[in-house]
Amino acid sequence: MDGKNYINGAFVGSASGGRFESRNPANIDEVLGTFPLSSENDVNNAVQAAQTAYDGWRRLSRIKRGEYLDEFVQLLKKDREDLSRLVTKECGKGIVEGRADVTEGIHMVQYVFGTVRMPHGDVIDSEISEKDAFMRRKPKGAVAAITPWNFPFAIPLWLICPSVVEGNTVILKPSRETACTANKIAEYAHKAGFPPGVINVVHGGCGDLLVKHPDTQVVLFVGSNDVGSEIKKLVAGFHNKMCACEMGGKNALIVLDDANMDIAINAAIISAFKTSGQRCTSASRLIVHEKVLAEFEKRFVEITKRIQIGNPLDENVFMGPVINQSATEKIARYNDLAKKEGAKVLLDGTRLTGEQYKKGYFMSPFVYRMQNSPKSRVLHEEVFGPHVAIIPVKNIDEAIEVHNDTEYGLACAVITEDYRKAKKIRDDCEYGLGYVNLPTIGAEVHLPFGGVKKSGTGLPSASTLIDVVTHRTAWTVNHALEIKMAQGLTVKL
Ligand code: UN1
Repeated sequence: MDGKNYINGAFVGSASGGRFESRNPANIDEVLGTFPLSSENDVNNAVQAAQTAYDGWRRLSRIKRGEYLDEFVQLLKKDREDLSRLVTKECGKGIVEGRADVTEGIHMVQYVFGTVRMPHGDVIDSEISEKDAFMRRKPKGAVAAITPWNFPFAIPLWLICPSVVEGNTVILKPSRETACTANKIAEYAHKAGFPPGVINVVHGGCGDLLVKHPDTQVVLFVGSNDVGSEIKKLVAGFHNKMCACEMGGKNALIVLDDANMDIAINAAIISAFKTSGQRCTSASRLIVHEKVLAEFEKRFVEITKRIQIGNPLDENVFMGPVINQSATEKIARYNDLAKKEGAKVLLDGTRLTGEQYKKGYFMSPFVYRMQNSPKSRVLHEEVFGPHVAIIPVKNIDEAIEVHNDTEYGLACAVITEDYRKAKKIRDDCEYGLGYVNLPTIGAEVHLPFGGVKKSGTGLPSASTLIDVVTHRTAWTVNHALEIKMAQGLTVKL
């Protein structure tokens, strides 16, 4: 793919002249596309286009804006399989997950389109019966959306759709690893006929320029805590700008002593190894009651050993490669660190070699048992790979204590047959996404998605992004022929 930026309704190159490549992590010889390394000038053009389009776009009715999303989703649905294969090739997750990513993105467009004929504000009583008061939402302007590689289709659509339906315009800056998928999103938006400038895409190393641009009103970010923290600092320097950041997790699945073991094992495998452990919602900590520890450990390790790793386009493969060389190095570093910190290694994870693996970034699962300790780095830092600890606990109180012993707070799951214990987890664990008898992954788009503590800014995205991309205004109308004031402020002239 000869990738371009998409600015003001046109696919354009960059005067910077610099290009970068997106390669297939399962076969690093395969270049999927090249893209411009955007300059400050490109970012200025994109923001200018978004600002110019904003005035006309916000004046359309919300229902009319939604109809563009309807057109968009009809086109996406027709090419669902091609898009899924591209996602899988570009980010390496198994084809079942490539399809799930595209399906999740399609669901977001459908969900947002479905809201446009629904009530969209509040009618609020006044103390004066001749007054009507309303809460009405207003868009904010140009929204910068900075997205990660692990959900290259769904996450851009999580952020774009609620923004544009509310009357904002968007500049998307996708991850360099998955620039082809972002280019496709632009192509489909173009075909759907969005007016020029409503959706723009700029590639390559220019996220900070978008954040610092005085005319972007909102910054939406999904990625690491390090980058999110920098964005929060930059945004604090502007009076007119806000940001909503999703910033990873150190998620846990809790297996209590009364757990249904089939469910526990299934949930643990999905939580730890789907997307090769590279979801914000992946569980890298399995907190297991000591009464069921031996059985859990035995069955979990046995099944993990049978996990098929390989070409992610093969329908039977469960785990594809990790995203790039530096991911393999980071995961290997944490595997070594676990050993140094005293982990009991149950399954050693390594970079896979041999004919089938030699061209990709394939890593096998690393599973260990370790007592929780405040000193351990591996039990507290996000690894983002197939690296999982089994942490024994004596009772539910200790499980909760261990669960909360992290700076993050995104996803939490408990496996239990006892609804009273589930309620205790619900009330006492710190998380944004909680599950009972389910894995930590797989949130649906019509729910809020966001974490507490280091995982987020307290402004969840997906369905609740509307609160970030709109300003809630109070609008009060007097129907009387005189002015009657609340709070006893009426003046008789
Ligand atoms: C992410 O990894 O950043 O809940 C998003 C889930 C998916 C979204 C993950 N629906 O696992």
